[in-house]
Amino acid sequence: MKSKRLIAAVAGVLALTTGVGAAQAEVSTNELDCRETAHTYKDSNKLYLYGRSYCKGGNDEWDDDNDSDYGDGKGKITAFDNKTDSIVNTTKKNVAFFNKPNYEGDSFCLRPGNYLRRLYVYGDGEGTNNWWSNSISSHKFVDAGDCDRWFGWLV
Ligand SMILES: [Ca+2]
Ligand SMILES: [Ca+2]
Repeated sequence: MKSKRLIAAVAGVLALTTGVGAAQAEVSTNELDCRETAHTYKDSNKLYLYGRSYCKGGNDEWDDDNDSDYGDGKGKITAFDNKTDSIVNTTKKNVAFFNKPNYEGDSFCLRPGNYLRRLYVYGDGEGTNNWWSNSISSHKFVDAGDCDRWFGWLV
C-alpha cells in the first residue's frame, strides 16, 4: 500500500513537470521567425534559445536570469551546452554569452529586444575557425559598459 502511494506521488510530480513543459510550450514561438518573435514578445522578459538557425522550430530553451552552465542540470538551462544557433532577447537587459561555463572564455553581448539568426556566421575573438555556432555554455545579464563586442539585430 505504501509503495502504491509513493508511485502515485511520483506520477504526480511527473504530471507537474510535464505541466511546466506545457506552459513553456504555450509561449509558442514555433510559427515565428527571430524577428517576429522579438516583436511579438517584446519586453516579455525571456531569453529564447534555439538549436536551429533562424529561430526555426520554436525555442528549445528560455531563461529570465543568469545560467552559469548550460549542461549542469541546474537552473532553467540544464542540457543545452554547445547547442545554441539562434537567439531572441525579449528582456530589457543586455545579455553576455560565453563559450565556456562560469562566464569564461570568449564572449559577446546581445542588446534588449535584439535577435541573432545565425550564430555560425560569427567568428570568435581569437582569429581561429571556431564559430559561435554550437559554442555557448553560459550567459549572464550585464550592464552595457561590461560589453566590448555586440552581435545581433533590432529591426
Ligand atoms: Ca544550467
Ligand atoms: Ca562551449
